[in-house]
Amino acid sequence: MTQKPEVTGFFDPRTWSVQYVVADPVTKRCVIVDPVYDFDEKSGQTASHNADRLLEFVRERGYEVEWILDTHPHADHFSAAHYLKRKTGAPTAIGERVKDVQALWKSFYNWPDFPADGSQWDRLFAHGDTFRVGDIDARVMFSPGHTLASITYVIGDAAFVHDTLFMPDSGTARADFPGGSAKVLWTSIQDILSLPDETRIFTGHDYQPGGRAPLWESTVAEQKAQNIHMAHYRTEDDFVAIREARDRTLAMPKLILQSLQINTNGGRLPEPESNGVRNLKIPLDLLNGAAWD
Ligand SMILES: N[C@@H](CCC(=O)N[C@@H](CS)C(=O)NCC(=O)O)C(=O)O
Ligand SMILES: [Fe+2]
Repeated sequence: MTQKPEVTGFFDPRTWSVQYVVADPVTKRCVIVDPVYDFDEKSGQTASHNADRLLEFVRERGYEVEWILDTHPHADHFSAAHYLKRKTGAPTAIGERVKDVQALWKSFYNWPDFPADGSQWDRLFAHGDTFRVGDIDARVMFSPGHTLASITYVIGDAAFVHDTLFMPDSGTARADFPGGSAKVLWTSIQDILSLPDETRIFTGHDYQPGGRAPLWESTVAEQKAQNIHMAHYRTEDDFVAIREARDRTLAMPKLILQSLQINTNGGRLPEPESNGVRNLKIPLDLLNGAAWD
């Protein structure tokens, strides 16, 4: 019988992100998936409101955190992995191809001394790696396409797919970031859709189409029948065509240049300079996709 973890989603309306606490209710052990560290781009202020909400929930339930997991280096918000590691002592993990993303952004930010070796995390998962959440079996599938390093965590009957499939009425993730590919994303989505039909799918963002309330849980069967990018465009060529056409219309996420700087470094903020202030570096004219009007 497939094990059923207790999954609690925490929606962050500022970044439309869904963060998860995934627990084995019997052993009271849990993992945190894709936690957000708050950043206000107008003032430059950072905060731990989202991460503290997760910690409060974990405390209330009497859970012990076993892992802090990221599905990929996010391009639209900061990861709270490092903050939560300091607070809980739990190890951090991400997919091993994060090294390729680090190499790319190391050159963009011109950081000659930055170790693009994944040493910023406690564990780098390879495709097929297994681990446990309490007594529940978990495994890792590579799901590249949105980024080079994206992975899916399959924990019991629940798959944390982050930026591959969104809710069926919302479609799929964009594939136009450096290292992204609509063709590769198609293959990753096929792998996710070949999980058992009753597998619970937990997405990493919800952009609330039509202004509806945020949602984040579906099933493989629902995605196969109803996802607007998959069900209506069943061939790879159709999918790639609609995905690339939509990507041409999208502005870059407002925090991409800030986020990759933090997230390729495991969620660490830059060290303070001699005046005690931390600074971000913004490369100019590196990315396309300016929305001038
Ligand atoms: N407006 C958002 C856009 C964020 C964005 O581009 N999200 C990515 C995931 S990181 C995506 O796949 N969006 C799909 C879409 O908008 O169709 C922002 O500025 O942060
Ligand atoms: Fe993303």
